[in-house]
Amino acid sequence: MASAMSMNASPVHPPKITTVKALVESTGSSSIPSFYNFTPYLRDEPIAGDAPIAGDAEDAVPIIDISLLVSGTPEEQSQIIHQLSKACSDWGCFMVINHDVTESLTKAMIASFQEFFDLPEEEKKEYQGNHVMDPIRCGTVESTGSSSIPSFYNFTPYLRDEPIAGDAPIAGDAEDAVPIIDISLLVSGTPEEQSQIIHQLSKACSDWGCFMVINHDVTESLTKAMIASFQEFFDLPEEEKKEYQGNHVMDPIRCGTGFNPSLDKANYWRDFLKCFAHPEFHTPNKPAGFSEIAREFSKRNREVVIILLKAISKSLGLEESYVEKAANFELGLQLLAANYYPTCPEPEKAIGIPAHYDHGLLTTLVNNGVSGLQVKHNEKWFNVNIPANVLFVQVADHLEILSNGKYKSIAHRALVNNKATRMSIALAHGPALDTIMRPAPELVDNESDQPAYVEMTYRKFLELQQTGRLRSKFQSDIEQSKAV
Ligand SMILES: O=C(O)CCC(=O)C(=O)O
Repeated sequence: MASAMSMNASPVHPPKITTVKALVESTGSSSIPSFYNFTPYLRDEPIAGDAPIAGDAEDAVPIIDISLLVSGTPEEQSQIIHQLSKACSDWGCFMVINHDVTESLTKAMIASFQEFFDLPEEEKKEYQGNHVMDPIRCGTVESTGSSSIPSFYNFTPYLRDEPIAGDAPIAGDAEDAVPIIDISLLVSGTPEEQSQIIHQLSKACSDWGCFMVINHDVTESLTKAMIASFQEFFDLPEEEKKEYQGNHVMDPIRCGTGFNPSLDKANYWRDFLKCFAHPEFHTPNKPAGFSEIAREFSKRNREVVIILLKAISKSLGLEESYVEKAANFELGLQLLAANYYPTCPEPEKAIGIPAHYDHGLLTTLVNNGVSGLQVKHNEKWFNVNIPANVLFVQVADHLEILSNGKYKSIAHRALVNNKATRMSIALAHGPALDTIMRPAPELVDNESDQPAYVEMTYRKFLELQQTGRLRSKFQSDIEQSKAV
C-alpha cells in the first residue's frame, strides 16, 4: 500500500508472473524473462531457423497412410511397411494420415484442455501433484509442487536485511503486546472512561504506532462476507481480472501483482486489488454482490476511523475535529485494498510485502485468520495475529506529519507461508487529495519553530512515493526540505 523502506540498489524490473499462462497473457512481451532462458544451460546447438516443413521438401518428415495398412492391397501394405521402416530408421518420427482420430474429436479435446487451463487457479489446485506416478497431475511455474521458487521471487539477496524475530511475542499474550482499544467506551463510556481510552490511544500511537480495536461496528459477518467476495474476485479467470489491471497510483481500480511495480527489485508473493472507496466509490462489477459488500465494509470502517480521529485529536491536545478539518477528511481518499498471498514452497526466501509505511492517516486491517503480518517495534519484528472481530489499526505517514512526529507511522511487512493462502484487507484512510498537509502549527516547537516535515498535497506525496522519489522515510527528494 506504500513504498518500501530502503531501496538503494538500482532497480531490476522482474517479470510479474503468477503462471506461465498468466505471464504470456499479461505481458504480451516479445522476449522472455531471463529465468526462462534455457539457452545458457542446455541448448548447445543452434536452431535451423528455416527448416523445411513436413511434406513440403525432399527431406520432409515421412507420411504414413494408415488406412492402407488396414484395408490396402497386399502390395500397398508392404509398401507402407517399407515406408515405416525407412521413417523409423532415417527419421525416428512420421506423420499418420487417414486414421480414425477424427478432426472434430481432436478439436474437442483441445478445447476441453483449454477450458481446463482457464479454470480459476483454486479449482486447478485440486489436481496438483508432485509425483510421476500421480494419476492426475497439473502444474505451473509456482504449482508444480516444486520445492523451490523461481529466482525472481527470491527476495533474500535484496531487501531482507533484518532477521525475523522467530519467537517474537504474540499480541495480547506478552507484556509488550500491541495495545487494545475498546472503542465502545469512546462512544458511550462515562467521561472518565472516555479520557482513559484517549490516554490509552495516545500511548498506543506514541509507543507502538498501532493498536487493536475491539467492540466496533464492523461486524464479523460483514468482514467474512468481504473476505469471501475478494476470494471470489481473485478466483475469476485471469482474462476477466485483466480488465482491471492498472499501473498508476491514481487508477481508481487497480489489480496486479507485486508491491510497487515500477520499483520492485524482486517479485513479491502477493496479488492485489485496490479500489478507491471514498470520496467516490469504485469497485469491479464482479463477482455478484461484491460492490454492495465493499461499500458497506468501507463505510463501517470509515465510521470507526472518524471516531478514532476525534479521540486522537484530543489526545494531541487539539480540538475534537482538528485532524478531520486539517485533512479535509470529508473528501478524504479511502483506499480499499485486498492482498492475496498464495502458499509458497519456500517461504523463507520470498516475501509478500516488504517493510514499508502506509501513506494515509490511519490504516484499518483484517485478515482471513492466517497470520503473516509483522510490525517493527523497538527494532524487533513482532508477529501480529489479528483475532476475528478485531480491527488492527496502524498509524500512517500523514498522522505522523500532522502530529509533527509525536505519533510515528509504523513499519510493517507481510510474510508468506507454505500451509495456507493468506488474505488481508487493508483500508487506507487518507486526507483529501488536493489538501496541503503540514504539521499542525500548534504542535510545532515554539522555540526552534521548525516543522519537521515539508508540506505538500497528499496527491503529490502519493505520486512521489509511487515513483520512488521520497527520500528516507518520506522527505521529498525534490524540495529542499527540513530533516525528518
Ligand atoms: O497483509 C498484511 O497484513 C499487510 C498488508 C499491507 O501492509 C498493505 O496492504 O500495505
